[in-house]
Amino acid sequence: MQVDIARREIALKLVYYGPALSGKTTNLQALHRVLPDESAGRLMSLETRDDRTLFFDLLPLRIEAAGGLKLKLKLYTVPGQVCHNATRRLVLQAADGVAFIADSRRSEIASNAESFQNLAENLHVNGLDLRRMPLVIQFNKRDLPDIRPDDEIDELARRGREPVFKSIASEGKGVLETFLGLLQLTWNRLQEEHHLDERFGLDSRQLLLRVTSLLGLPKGLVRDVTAGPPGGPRGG
Ligand SMILES: Nc1nc2c(ncn2[C@@H]2O[C@H](COP(=O)(O)OP(=O)(O)OP(=O)(O)O)[C@@H](O)[C@H]2O)c(=O)[nH]1
Ligand SMILES: [Mg+2]
Repeated sequence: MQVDIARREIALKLVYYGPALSGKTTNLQALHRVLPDESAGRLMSLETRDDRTLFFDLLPLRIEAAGGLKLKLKLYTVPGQVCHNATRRLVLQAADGVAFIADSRRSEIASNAESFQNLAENLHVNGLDLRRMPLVIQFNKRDLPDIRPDDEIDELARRGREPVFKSIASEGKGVLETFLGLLQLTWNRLQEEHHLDERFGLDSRQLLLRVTSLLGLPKGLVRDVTAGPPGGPRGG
């Protein structure tokens, strides 16, 4: 996080992580489509081949919240293919929050788990701690056959501490909810550490309501994602 008190500016880095082809780039594309032009900048996709990200994508967002507070968000995706680990590490540097995009298909359980493990390792290498990192999990591709059923995902959500979202990113479903959940969780964490509420006079729920209304989104999208106790089990 970068805070510029004088200019009332906060810059946050949010990273979309997950196995290859789980839909990370698709999430950013969907956000770019629905967010108003005055908030969302250009979606930069650096080097892609056949749908695969070779470097990263970046979607910059600029949101003017309460009392002249400017939020600058940088949304990144990592390349999911196993061979691009060095790039994933680089992109994760100084991340303020992570959205883990899992593929809902039964066939992808092992690659989701492997990618999650890889996330933990790469955070560690960057001096970050998975248990302290604001993290939301998205189970994407809910439209495909042979996915893990809703009740199984709900059970994982109950057992874990991370907020879980179900989505069909290719249809834009669940994408905003995931993003807003991540933003709220990230704000909550930074608030604890840096007392942002005192400095800027708004709590995370107020921030979210501001952001949704500025972005022209329905209020109902905001779900309170205050995290449970740390260190709970997580789903594969
Ligand atoms: N059926 C279905 N397809 C999806 C969904 N989300 C993404 N896809 C498709 O899955 C493929 C991979 O999506 P990407 O967003 O490029 O995946 P990625 O996670 O960025 O992949 P890497 O860059 O290789 O890490 C594309 O063909 C998408 O259109 C979904 O919810 N349902
Ligand atoms: Mg990609």
